[in-house]
Amino acid sequence: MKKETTYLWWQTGVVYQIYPRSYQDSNQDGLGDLAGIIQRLDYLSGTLGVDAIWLSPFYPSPMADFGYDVADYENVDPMFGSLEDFDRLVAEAHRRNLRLIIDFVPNHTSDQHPWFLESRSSRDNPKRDWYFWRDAKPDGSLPNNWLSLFGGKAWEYDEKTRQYYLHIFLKEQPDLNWRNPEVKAAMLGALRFWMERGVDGFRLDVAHFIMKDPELRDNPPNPDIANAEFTAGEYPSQLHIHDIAHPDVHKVFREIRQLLDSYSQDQPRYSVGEIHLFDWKEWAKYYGEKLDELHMPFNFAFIRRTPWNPKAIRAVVEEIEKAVPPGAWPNYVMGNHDEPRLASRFGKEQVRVAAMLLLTLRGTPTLYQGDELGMENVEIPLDKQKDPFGLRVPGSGRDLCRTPMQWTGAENAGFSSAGVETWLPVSPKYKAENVAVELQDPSSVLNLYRRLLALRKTTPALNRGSYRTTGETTDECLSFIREAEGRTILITLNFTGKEVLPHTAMSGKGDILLSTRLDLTGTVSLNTLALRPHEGLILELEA
Ligand code: TEU
Repeated sequence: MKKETTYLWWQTGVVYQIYPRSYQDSNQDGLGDLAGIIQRLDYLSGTLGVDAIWLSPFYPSPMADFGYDVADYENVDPMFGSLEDFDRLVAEAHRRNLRLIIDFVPNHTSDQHPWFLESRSSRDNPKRDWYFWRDAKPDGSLPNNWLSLFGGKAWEYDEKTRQYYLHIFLKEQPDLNWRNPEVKAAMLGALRFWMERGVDGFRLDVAHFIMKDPELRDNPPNPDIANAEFTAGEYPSQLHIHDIAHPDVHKVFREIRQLLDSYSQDQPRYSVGEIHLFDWKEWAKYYGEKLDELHMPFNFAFIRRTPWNPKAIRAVVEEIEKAVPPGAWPNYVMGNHDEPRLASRFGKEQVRVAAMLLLTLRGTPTLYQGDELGMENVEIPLDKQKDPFGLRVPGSGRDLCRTPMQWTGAENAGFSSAGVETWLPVSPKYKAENVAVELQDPSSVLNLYRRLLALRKTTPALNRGSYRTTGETTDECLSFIREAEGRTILITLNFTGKEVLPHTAMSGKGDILLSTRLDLTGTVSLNTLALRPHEGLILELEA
């Protein structure tokens, strides 16, 4: 008899990213907090129906990069609450069967972290080597040619000890030296700390950045700037082969995985790495040769690489299907706290097709708060912009996707009370686009997400089944089949504003499980099936 495969929560489930600063303000200071998130857990697990939440950083931080500059890995910033609030959040999430993933920032600390304060205090401080300190070259130039991803050079001069320190991000974010065993031990200690408090997993920030060339050699120039991943500023002018992703990183990930596994007997823990790589062979290495590294490297194909058309999407999905090693699990992401909103990238009318695609592909989907409302980018006037990246490198601003969550049509959208000044302005569209209004509208984007999530949860073919493309992929349509336990589901998507025939190459009849317009049910003949403008359909094929 065939052995039954068991699937873990992070495989069959759907993850929802929360940017805590912008989710729910419980104490009316214009900033979201952990107590606010607790108030919204019923929305997440009940109304919306996701399986896990991932929180962007809530650690003590001077907030130079809004929490991605951590000053203490084992605490909560008072702005977000306390460790007691965190414990309550874990308990309340688990009571609702929601898993909790937290962000972990291994590549750099805040320049206010006590480790860095010690490290910079003198050349012979025991923590000197926890960071990268180097002399200027004999000619007085910088230690090497590395650049900061957030603009400018990656080296900052320290008057007191007359050396430079390395910062791949802001100068307020000095890079940690993971080759120093004490650094590794301290960071693994922090992972233990949170697992002992009950977290189900970690999202590792710029995970592959933690290992650099041991000799810190210069990066060569990039001969193909137009195809660089980051296109703004000076950063794309180099090939980043020495400043990130040294192969030794795999060894560290194996150690991290062993640690997570040692805590997984009763509670399977999970790790996902923020790894912007698009050479899928290289990318797949992060699962580990023996599937012994990260549970998954995030797949950002839909964020930077794939034009929004059916042929390109089909090609990339098939590449991913091939690249994911046997036994490993795929995943897809469309938005997060660093990226323009889906509606602004794919078009307002295509957000429904995007939602259906993301929630019907094989592999774990990660959603970003507010996308379930169909939110567009929010333009922030220059004097109100906060993101240091956008302020340093024009065109890179990330405030546009970090505005407060829109709960109701009341002033401040139910995020903060009326009269409070929120840290970023609320979208001017909040009166029409908010949870309360969209719940009342049977054909809203929010109700589409709810239906998709419910269908995915109850349909093994969708949450664990096989994938294959079917029929003709045209410039207009993409169709694919998901299959499990004898049930066959056809998904067919129209990427245009015209009515089209999807040419699915399927015959017989199909029962409509869902239309992106939320208005169709019944049985259709697959030979004559037509899709309305911007429509996607999920059909169950009659056996
Ligand atoms: O992001 C890495 C990063 O630099 C990119 O995601 C970049 O911000 C984005 O592509 C620009 O559009 C991570 C975090 O997600 C980000 O918020 C932090 O600022 C950064 O690391 C530093 O910790």
